[in-house]
Order: sequence, then structure tokens, then C-alpha cells
Amino acid sequence: MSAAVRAFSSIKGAAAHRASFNKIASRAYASQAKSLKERFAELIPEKQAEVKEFRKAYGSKALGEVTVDQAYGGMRGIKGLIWEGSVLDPEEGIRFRGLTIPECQQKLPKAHDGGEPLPEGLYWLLLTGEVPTAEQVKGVSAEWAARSAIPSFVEELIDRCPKTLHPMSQFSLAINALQHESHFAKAYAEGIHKSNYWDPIFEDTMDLIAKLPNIAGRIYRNVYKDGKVASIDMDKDYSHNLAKVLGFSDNSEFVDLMRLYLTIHSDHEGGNVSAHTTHLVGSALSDPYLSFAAGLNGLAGPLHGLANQEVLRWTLKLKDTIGIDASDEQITKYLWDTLNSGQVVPGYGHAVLRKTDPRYTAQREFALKHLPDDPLFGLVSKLYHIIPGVLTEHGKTKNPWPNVDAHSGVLLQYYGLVEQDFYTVLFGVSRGIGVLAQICWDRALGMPLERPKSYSTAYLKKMFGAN
Ligand code: CMX
Repeated sequence: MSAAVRAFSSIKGAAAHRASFNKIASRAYASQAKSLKERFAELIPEKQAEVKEFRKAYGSKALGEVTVDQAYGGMRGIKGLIWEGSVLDPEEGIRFRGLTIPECQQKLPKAHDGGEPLPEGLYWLLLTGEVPTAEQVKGVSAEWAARSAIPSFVEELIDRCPKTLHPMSQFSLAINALQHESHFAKAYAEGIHKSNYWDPIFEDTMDLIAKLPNIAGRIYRNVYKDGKVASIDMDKDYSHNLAKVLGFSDNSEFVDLMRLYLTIHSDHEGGNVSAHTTHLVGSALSDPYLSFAAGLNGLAGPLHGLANQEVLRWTLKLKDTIGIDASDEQITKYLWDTLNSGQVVPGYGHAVLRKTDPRYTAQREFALKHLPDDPLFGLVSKLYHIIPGVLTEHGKTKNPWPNVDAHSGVLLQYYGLVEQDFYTVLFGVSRGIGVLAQICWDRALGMPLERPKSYSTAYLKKMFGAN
């Protein structure tokens, strides 16, 4: 029995009535020296008791009604999911465990050589609701580095992919293959008791996050470079190592960009395609590898994560067509040409947000600090001042403001990572941090198989007496 399981068992009965930990992002607690697994194990019985008590008192309350339009309209606004790590406000944007992005930038531990938060700290925050100490974050960095190696058959699998296979397909393929390593799948086959699911799930998520840089790096180096992948540095943080396997760790600004990038792309509550898919597939007790690979296939869609590749491509095409110094009038005409040809303006609009995405703002601030004179950043800034007006006049989109994908490409290309097809892989590395934290809670809280009700049009027409 592991130390964490013992800790879990010994405190199981005692913690039923402690305060909610959901708003305790900065609370002090008497466990500074605990590992992430030990702290998570301690919190499970508290949270189980909290949810049980809440459901007993409020379980029959309605969250809203569902209209026919919502059923046909991609379920926009239907409240039917639980997601512990983050909540998205349409006006304000995302909060991770109650903290805004600027608050995360301020409160989460940073590397000694950087100004941006370490995503290891964000994982701790998403999983526990608590801001970790620098020492605890260092522990996570070391653990992820120690778990980072990928089996040789997965390396060979990636190496055998044709360079023409999209990097997201290679990414998903490799993660499906990594399922071979799943502790949860093995434990389930051996008959693990459901109250202990959380333990192998936690192990799987830590392994999987840890291995993502090596997978991403191998894909990048194979497709675009010489196929040689640098080794993970056991003493460095996750973002440094990601930059290293890609071949960019000599540039400390790029390493810091990775810290920001991995932090802000991680989690965006539960209803977006990649998060919801991971959660849904996990509800069938598919292990974290299978669940996350499914989520990545959704992230690879152009209306979701792939938009970040599409944005840079669209922007570069605009530049090549009308020039980097194009006038406002020329840009406006170009925008109307895009819209009139039945295409979306990538990077703008959002299913929930109704203001500029704070993830866009965080990247814009990074650009203002590090690359204020980059001509392409100048063009992206100009577009920010023109696109919302055109989309408003166009009159279709409910949100004319930029989302996260409108800014990431210009930063990556500035540092030499110019291969747009690869951008969604980076998004995927980050997304793992958010959705895998939730998978841990899904299994710890015994979330059941997800199975909403569907109807046919014929059935609905009959239901309402329509002709
Ligand atoms: N350009 C042109 N038209 C747009 C638009 C845009 N950027 N955003 C929305 N619209 C259109 C929609 O296509 C829809 O048109 P139809 O009625 O003809 O189908 C109409 O406006 C209403 O859409 P909406 O309710 O405002 O937005 P949705 O919730 O349906 O879709 C999103 C949201 C993100 C898919 C959409 O805004 C879009 O396609 N944006 C461009 C792609 C993009 O940037 N995606 C990344 C989102 C962030 C992420 O997940 O990574």
C-alpha cells in the first residue's frame, strides 16, 4: 500500500465536515511539505463529504430549462456539467480555482530566471485549489522530469509516421499507444475497488503530462528538423524541458513564453470540445490516455484549437496579399472578402466569452514587453482595432472580440517556431494540464457514466404537436 493510500485511508472518516476548499486558493494549510499526491489524497474525503452534503440539500434544485433551439444549437448555455478547476465568465473570462490570469501570474511560483508562472504550479492549483509553495512546485518539476521517458515502441511509432501526417494526428496516435503503460487499465483488469480508482488515475495523469514534451519534441524534430531530440534535463522545469526538446531552450525569453503559454491554454471550464470529450470518454472508465487522446482529436478541429494555426496562416496570407503596411481600408476589404466567401475570421468569436479573451490580453502584454517592434505583432495589433468593428457590422457573431488563438502564432513565429501545423500540439500539451486534473476529480468523486438524453426531430415534433 502506498504512503498516499495509507494517508487517504487513515483520514477517510474524519474529514466529513471541513470547510469548502474551492475558494481557498491562498489559504494557509498545515501541509507545506506534502507531495501533490499526498495533498490530493487528503482532500478527497473532504470533497466527497462536501459534495454529498450539498447534493443532499440542493440536489433537486433546477439549473435551468432546455429549449428546442438549444438542443439543435450545440447545447449552448445548457448547464449540465461539473468542472472543478475553472469557471468561465462571459465578460471577465476564465478563473482558475477562483484566480484570474493576472492573479495567477502574480501568485503562482516562478522560475528563478523567469517572469511567468510555472505550469507545474497551475496543475497543483487546479488539482487542490491551493497555491503551492516554490518548493512544492520544484517537487512537481522534478517528478515530471523523472517520469518523462517514453517507451521505445512509441518512439518508433512516431518515427515511422510520414512527415505529411498532421502533427496532431501523430500526437493523438502516440498518446493512444502510450495507453500500454496505463496503471488504471491494469488495476481495473485486476479488479481494483472503485474507492481506489483515484490512485492509478493520479499516477497515469502524472506520467502522461510528464511524457508530453518528449512526444511533442519528437514529432517536431522529425517533421521539421533533423530528427534528433535533446534529452530532458532532470534539474529544469517542465517548460524549459519542452523548449529543450523542441530545440529552443537557448532562448530564455522563449522558455518564459512557454511557461505563460502552458499556463493560460490549460483549462477553460468543462464544456469546450477538448475538455468535454476527455471528461465524457473518461466517464466510460477509459483510462486517462484514451480519454485525453479523444480530447485532442477535438482540439484538432479548426473551430477549436486548430484555430491558432489558422490565424497565423490567415494573417500571413493577408500580409502577402495586401502588404504588412496595408491601410485600414485595405484590411477592411480583405475581411469582407473572407466573410463573403463563407469563411470565419479565425481567432475571433467565442461560444461563451463576450469580451476580449484575457488569454489574448496576457499574450499581448507579453508581446508589448518583449517584441513591441515586431512588424507582424504590429499587424496583429492593427487587426485587433479593425476586426471587432467589421464582425459587428457583419452582424452574425455574438462575440466580435479576439480569443486565445488570435495571438499565440505571432509570438511563436517571432522566436523562430514558424511551423503553423505544429501549433495545436503545443496547445494540446497545455490542455493536458487542465483536463487531466479534472479526470482525477471525476474518478475521486465517483462521477458516473455520462449519458444525456437525445430525441429525433420526428419525436420532438410529435412531443409539441407540430406538423
Ligand atoms: N468569423 C465569421 N463568422 C463568425 C465568427 C468569426 N470569427 N464567429 C462566429 N461567426 C458566425 C458563426 O459561424 C455563426 O454563423 P451561422 O449562423 O451562419 O452558423 C454566427 O456567427 C453565430 O455564431 P456565434 O453564436 O457567435 O458563435 P458559436 O458559438 O457558434 O461559435 C466559434 C464559436 C469560436 C466556433 C466561432 O466564433 C468561430 O468560428 N470563430 C472562429 C474560429 C476560432 O477562432 N475558434 C477558436 C475558439 C477558441 C478555441 O476553442 O480555441
